[in-house]
Amino acid sequence: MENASLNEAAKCLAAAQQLLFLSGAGISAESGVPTFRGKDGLWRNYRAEDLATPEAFARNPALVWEWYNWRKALVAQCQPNAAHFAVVELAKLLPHCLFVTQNVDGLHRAAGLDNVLEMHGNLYRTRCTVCGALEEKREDVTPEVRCTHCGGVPLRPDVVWFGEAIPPTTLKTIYDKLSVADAILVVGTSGTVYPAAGFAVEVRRRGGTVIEINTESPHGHYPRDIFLQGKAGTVLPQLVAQLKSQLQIA
Ligand code: BV8
Repeated sequence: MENASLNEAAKCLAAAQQLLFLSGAGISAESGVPTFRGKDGLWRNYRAEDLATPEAFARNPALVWEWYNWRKALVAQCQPNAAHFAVVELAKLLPHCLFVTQNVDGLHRAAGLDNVLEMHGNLYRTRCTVCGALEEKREDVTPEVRCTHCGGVPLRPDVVWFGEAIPPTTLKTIYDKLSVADAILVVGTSGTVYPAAGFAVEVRRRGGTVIEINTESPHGHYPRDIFLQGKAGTVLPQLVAQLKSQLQIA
């Protein structure tokens, strides 16, 4: 990793009064979780946009649950990687940073980042379509599994599907931070899904700095001031080390 950009990014983070962190599927790639738009982003030739919608669930809840059960089983075998643990270190060094993830794999929490905002929900939580009750369910679910609170069916994954709104309180927390953020650190996202893809644009519009970590070279989705090309599992620990020396912490 070129030291100048790493140093510049660490200086920016150290000087920032208000920060936002946003991760996408790329931060979990080294844990073995398939990304959405990478070559392994397919399941039986379906794409996320085909199945992660209320219409798909209404049309064929069994197929949608098959996909989620497959993902739950796959992710259950995955461990947080060095990137997730580096973010836990960042949280200790940057108490004024709001940590947001688009991922539903729960790996930030598994690494110990307790206060991460899972803006698209979580694979292992179900929501009753009748009474709205939330339940942790690590086992397979089918449309016949009844809600333990009201006995209703079907349960759905407690995730935000395409065409569904991000929970308003979540969005308010994020936009409140965006309205004062001096910088945003974006890690492992293709910047194709909104409203998350708009966060960096908003920070830049207000004159803030956009720092991005990605394996792929920048593409047009949004501006970035400092681009750290590489794997999150390699670059984030390096950034933490630089930040510690900027903050004169051993
Ligand atoms: C909404 C949960 C409105 C489900 C997901 C403009 C404004 C508002 C909305 C829209 C808009 N334009 C279009 C829309 C509609 C839509 C949208 O954005 N569509 C896209 C396809 C164009 N947005 C919505 O529908 C959103 N809702 O806006 O509602 C509304 C308001 C009021 C009332 C009603 C409605 C909701 C979107 C949420 C969708 N749910 N997930 C599930 O997972 O099952 S999105 C899904 O994609 C995941 O959460 C995932 O995280 C997310 C984004 O993908 P990425 O994380 O970026 O992953 P990707 O594979 O694309 O990229 C990986 C990146 O990592 C790559 O760049 C790669 O280079 C990099 N990488 C790989 N390996 C590494 C790495 N980087 C570093 N290290 C590595 N090792």
